[in-house]
Amino acid sequence: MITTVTTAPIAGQKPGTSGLRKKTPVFMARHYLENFVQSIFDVVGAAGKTFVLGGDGRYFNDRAAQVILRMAAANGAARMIVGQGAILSTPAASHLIRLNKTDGGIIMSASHNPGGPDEDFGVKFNMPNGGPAPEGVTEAMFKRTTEITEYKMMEAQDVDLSAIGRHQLGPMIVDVVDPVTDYAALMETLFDFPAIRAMFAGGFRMRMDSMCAVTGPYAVEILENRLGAAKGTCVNATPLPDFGGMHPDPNPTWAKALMDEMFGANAPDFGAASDGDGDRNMVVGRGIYVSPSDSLAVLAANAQLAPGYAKGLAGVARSMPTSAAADRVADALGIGKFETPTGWKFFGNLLDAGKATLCGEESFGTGSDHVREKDGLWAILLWLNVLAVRKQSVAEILTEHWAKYGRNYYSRHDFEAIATDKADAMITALRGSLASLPGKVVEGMTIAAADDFAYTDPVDGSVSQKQGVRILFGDGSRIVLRLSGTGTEGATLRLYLERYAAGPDGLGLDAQEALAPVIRAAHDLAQITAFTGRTEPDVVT
Ligand code: VG1
Ligand code: CO
Repeated sequence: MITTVTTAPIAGQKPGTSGLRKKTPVFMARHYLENFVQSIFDVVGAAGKTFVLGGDGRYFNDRAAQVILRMAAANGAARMIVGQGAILSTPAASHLIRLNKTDGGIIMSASHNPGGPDEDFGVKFNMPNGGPAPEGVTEAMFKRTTEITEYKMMEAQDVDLSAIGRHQLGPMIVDVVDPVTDYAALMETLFDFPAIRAMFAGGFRMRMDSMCAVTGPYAVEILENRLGAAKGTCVNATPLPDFGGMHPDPNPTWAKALMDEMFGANAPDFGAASDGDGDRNMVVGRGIYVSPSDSLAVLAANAQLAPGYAKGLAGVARSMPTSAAADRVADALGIGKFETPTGWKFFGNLLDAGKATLCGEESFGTGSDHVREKDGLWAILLWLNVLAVRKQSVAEILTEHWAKYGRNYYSRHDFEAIATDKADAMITALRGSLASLPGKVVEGMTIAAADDFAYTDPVDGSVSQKQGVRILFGDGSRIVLRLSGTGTEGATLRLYLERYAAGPDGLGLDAQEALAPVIRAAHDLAQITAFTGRTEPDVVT
């Protein structure tokens, strides 16, 4: 029943910030998925092991799942735990890996990238702790893809993944589980559901936009069924293979309908959206947008209001490009603070070691030690818990937060699908100029330091170089530039902009206005237009 298929290495199977992502036709091409999956099994070993399998339901998810199951069986795996219909949100997969003490999991997702026959697909491996494989492991997988000569495949019919319960694939057990149940139960242990239920019962109105991606069933079950939010609170709640043509990235540009509603007449009290695989979140108050960096800081300052965090936080970790707002909260609380490279895999050791309890990224990712992924619905529920206890509006909570800590004005400008050689030339030139920058005055601000961020993991000592160019100004303003590691078309330049206002004056400005000099300085220093021809970003968050 087991065939060994002869293959040859395929170039470019290098995992990026979060797994291997390519155009769907690339993934569907001969041997492509198989080579990568065999490389995963060759590195982590499959014989006798148990893995979790699921994905965000995008086009090719169902067929890829059957291929992965046949390969797992052929490689001697003992058991696979699969979400019904091969569906699992990324945080739910992380939870199942931990709950069942498995040997890891394979998640099929390209997250916030659009899905469909001509859009994106992706595969990533998560470790037994539930978190994305660290760089050392993904590097080993990539190396394996450059040497591979064969893969193993079991000859068998499809497993009926629509049927919850135990199935067999040869000697391998396939347990098909409800994707929502265990995750929803975990959320009930962390948050004050009765308090949130009482808030909804008292007329609190919410809009939850799942963007036709994976969180629909989770959101309906938790928000509408368990917490009593009005029917219809959750929109775009049916996961579709092409996300209904939407770009399932919860930011003001792509979740525009939600933004319009939250800023329109008769806006609900609270709005939220999540991404393709359910690990990102955007939260919006009535008439006020919450930047992800501020969201992390507010949640850190208020986490103790939720039962799961009543004992307080060990520390807060943020990715380097994320604003320093959370650092101010950590300092005030007297707890640890950490600055990591972009990508959730860098938080895993801090969470495992009990050094950090909350983590966040400026890219709409927030999470805690309850799983080892960022978790969109978790963040939305923590906000709801805070709102239920404080009985204030989002605007009031943000205003009080800024008054207490000052405000880190923040924005990210993305320049998408730049020719790779142009983007590389720009970054190379910028790197070359770093040593000459300190002392230079731009837009009236003096550059205090400039470097290329390197990170030494405080737990295992591993070093990650070249994680983003930082230009720090004497007044606390900051510019960061890096190239995306999740895109599938050309290069995406991410320009991160930050400026601190201590208050009490000047806390209520529009972020783009407050950042205008920093934006001009960034264009001046990096020569973005000269190198790329771009004057305006494609996406502003
Ligand atoms: C982006 C974000 C990063 C995030 C990553 C995966 O990476 O910037 O913060 O961890 O996506 O998120 P990059 O390399 O494109 O900047 V997800 O929700 O797409 O898995
Ligand atoms: Co995601």
